[in-house]
Amino acid sequence: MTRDARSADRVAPVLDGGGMRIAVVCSRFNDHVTLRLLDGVERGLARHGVSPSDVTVVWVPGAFEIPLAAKALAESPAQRVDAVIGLGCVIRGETTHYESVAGECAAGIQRAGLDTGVPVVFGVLTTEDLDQALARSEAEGGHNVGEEGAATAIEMVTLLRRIASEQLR
Ligand code: INI
Repeated sequence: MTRDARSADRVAPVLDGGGMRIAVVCSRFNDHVTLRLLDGVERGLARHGVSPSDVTVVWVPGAFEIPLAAKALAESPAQRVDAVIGLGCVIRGETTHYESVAGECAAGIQRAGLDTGVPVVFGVLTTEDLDQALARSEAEGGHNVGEEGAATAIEMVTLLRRIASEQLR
């Protein structure tokens, strides 16, 4: 059996986001790209049954600020969110401190999820140039990392609930 045949046999996750509460942290820096990612998130969440009234969007100045806002949302008893999706765009050609902004953002998002136990999704584009960023934030039917982030959030919430309830078989 080839590798491809085996991966084709894998069970696709059932994505049912009905009743889930999702927060999105969106960066204003490069908002000509992050607004496109936000469209993708909203499309993806709606496709998988998340009600728009259960989606909260907050804005931060740049990708560097995503982790703190994500952590605050994830641990807020007032918000009671099931997952957080961070959206940003860091373009290597346009910043000399690309490595710091992109690296700290990624590490902070990972830490926010591990520290709170709430899935925090990395919906941050780190690209060489604007063209690559636009190609990963396309309109409906195209490639959009925000749309993928919506599916990831729902899959992780579902998985953590299954693990907590011991219904793994
Ligand atoms: N923030 C981004 O989201 N993307 C970038 O490409 C970027 N650049 O180019 O520097 C960027 N910088 C701002 C940073 O995220 C913080 O907002 C700022 O340093 C204040 O803490």
